[in-house]
Amino acid sequence: MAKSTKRGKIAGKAIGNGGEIHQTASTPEMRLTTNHGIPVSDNQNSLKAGPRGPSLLEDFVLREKIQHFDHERIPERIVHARGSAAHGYFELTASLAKYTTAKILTEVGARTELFTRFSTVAGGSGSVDTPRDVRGFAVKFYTSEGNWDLVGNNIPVFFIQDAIKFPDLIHAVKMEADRGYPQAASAHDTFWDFIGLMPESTHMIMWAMSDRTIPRSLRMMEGFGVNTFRLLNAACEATLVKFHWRPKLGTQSTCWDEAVKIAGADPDYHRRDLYEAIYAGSFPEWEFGVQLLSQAQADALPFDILDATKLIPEELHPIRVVGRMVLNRNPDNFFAETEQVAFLPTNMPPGIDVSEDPLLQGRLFSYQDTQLSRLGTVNFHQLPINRAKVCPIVNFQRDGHMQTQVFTGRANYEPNSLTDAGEAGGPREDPTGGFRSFAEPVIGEKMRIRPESFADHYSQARLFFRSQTPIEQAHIASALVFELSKVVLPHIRRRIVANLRNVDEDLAARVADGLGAELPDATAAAKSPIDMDASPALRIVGKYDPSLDGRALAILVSNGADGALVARVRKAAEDEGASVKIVAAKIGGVTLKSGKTLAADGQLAGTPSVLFDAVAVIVSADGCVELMGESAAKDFVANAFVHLKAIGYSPEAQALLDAAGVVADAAVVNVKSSVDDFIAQARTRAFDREANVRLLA
Ligand code: HDE
Repeated sequence: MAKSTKRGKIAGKAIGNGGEIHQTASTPEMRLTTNHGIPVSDNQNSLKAGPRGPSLLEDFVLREKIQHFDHERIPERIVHARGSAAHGYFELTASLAKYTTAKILTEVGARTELFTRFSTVAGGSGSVDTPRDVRGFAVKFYTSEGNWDLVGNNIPVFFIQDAIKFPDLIHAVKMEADRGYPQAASAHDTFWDFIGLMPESTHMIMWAMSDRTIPRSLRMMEGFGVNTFRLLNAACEATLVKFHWRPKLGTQSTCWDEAVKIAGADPDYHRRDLYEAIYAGSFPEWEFGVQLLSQAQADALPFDILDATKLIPEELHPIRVVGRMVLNRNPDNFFAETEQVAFLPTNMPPGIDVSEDPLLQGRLFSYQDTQLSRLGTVNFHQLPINRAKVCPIVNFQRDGHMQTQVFTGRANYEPNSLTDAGEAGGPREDPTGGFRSFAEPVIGEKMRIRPESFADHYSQARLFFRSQTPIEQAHIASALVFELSKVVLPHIRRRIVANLRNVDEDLAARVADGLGAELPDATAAAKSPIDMDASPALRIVGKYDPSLDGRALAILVSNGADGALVARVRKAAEDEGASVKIVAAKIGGVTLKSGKTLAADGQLAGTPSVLFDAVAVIVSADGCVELMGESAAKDFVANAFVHLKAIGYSPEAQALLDAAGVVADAAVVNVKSSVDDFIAQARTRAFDREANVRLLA
């Protein structure tokens, strides 16, 4: 028989029936209630018949709590389920008044609140942050003329040309239908089967196999609107436009082997990185740019501007930077904001309009539709994160599931001649200031056909590959070898290599060799590819200046380490904007040579070097011997080396470096001799080292 104690009150604490002490409300305002406001007397015990039950159906407090919990989850996004987001603002730095009436693009200096969500595409909401995958880059601007949602990716082109293929693409890349795996990985048969049969995806595949899909940080990614849009000026003249985001911190990626290991070390690597940067006041920032083209300029391009598998090289039509985005506030509540935010490519203020891009046209339907099954009501726009913030929302749409507005008056239709819906019977249309569509002349027979102008599937894949530096080309070839090696059916592998021959013979030969396969005949191309001038802007390597700003550095220390040296390295790195963490065998830290204690930020076994951009190993001779008995210490150094990171070391660490297989090169620096040299190397990766540590295709 369980013992039953009478309730008693001791200094704001109550003794529960089991005799344990728990907290009680200090004021009526702090009183725990049900969802209907009824104060709750006991949040520890359900209502039972006698102390040992059974529980009583009458217990509405228990039932409500459990029932609400049972329904806490909503369907995750069918794509882009895994995401991380932040609040911030947009500031216009140059007016586009000549091209558009949209106030957000014409009022220089004005700041517009926004919410940005980054995502992976293929994995479920609980999947890891670092698979090889395209990243979503969706921005909701709360403009004074309604919300503008620029729902883009970190790659400027897409896999397919027509929305009708989207469900096929996504079915193919997600976990396979019968076996339910792999999660968040494109390296499997169904994906590559589909890709091989859809040569239009070849350009996107070049990007997907490049280091762009293993970004170092969400703060270090470019963003693109992908589809072609239009800007409309007061005279309703249209200019075609592509939207771009460029990160202030530059684009930087991880190594593939590193990305795989990060997945185990910190599945929330990108989410944590974004949150911690904003929390620390190191606000990520992007330039906002546009490529503007007249219809005549678009017509002169060797491809169709409506084809989302093509980009416009910056060297042909430069990006004009006209604004900036700063992310400066973390969400207060992940579910209410990051999960419930609903982006709609149809959200555009007057002065911005769509093009006839058949991919975009399908998106105009899909997003509104998906919110209905995800959020369950046509009133999802009333959720705080989705609600237009700085403009009125007035119309005669009423009722529906979870209606939160209480409309007054009789007039719920228009036209009306009542006055109780406000002045003149409520809101009315605005023929001049309202949203207008470009008066594109349209004539033709109804048909299901791909235009001839979409038939070139290889020229831009070739452009992308040939514009890369040799190291980036090797990464693309190696990624293809990795992915295709996970493909079980040989005919699928063969077909991809056959397609690659249309991109670049050398690439195809390297991939075939990496697979240990014969080079198959080239696929017959619908249209022979053309050679375009290389576009250096398509590279990552060398595009942005090396920098430690926003990056992370670890100092592995042992007992007896030289604290002054640790402090010098830390200061030099922090002065350049890096965040520095001390890693030690015990989280309590180490006793330095001086006798002082240095607390650790991370315990060695749980804080591997894959979580940092550069590492320093500052140890005593005894400490080095001790660490050599710990495989995590050897892995820490060995991985930093093969992931092409700068390694700073105190001379006492030499034996550990040797045991980890480190071979001296320019980025392995004795910090006792020069902290500056180490910092200079830490600003970038030692790509020169790669040929010594990895066999690339
Ligand atoms: Fe999406 N996409 N998409 N997409 N997309 C969704 O909408 C869809 C496409 C993109 O952080 C869904 O709210 C179709 C291109 C991002 O919440 C869905 C087609 C680009 C996000 C949908 C595309 C994107 C989505 C799922 C082909 C780059 C995440 C949940 C016609 C320009 C937004 C949702 C967020 C999300 C449909 C192709 C970007 C199902 C039908 C191209 C960043 O509506």
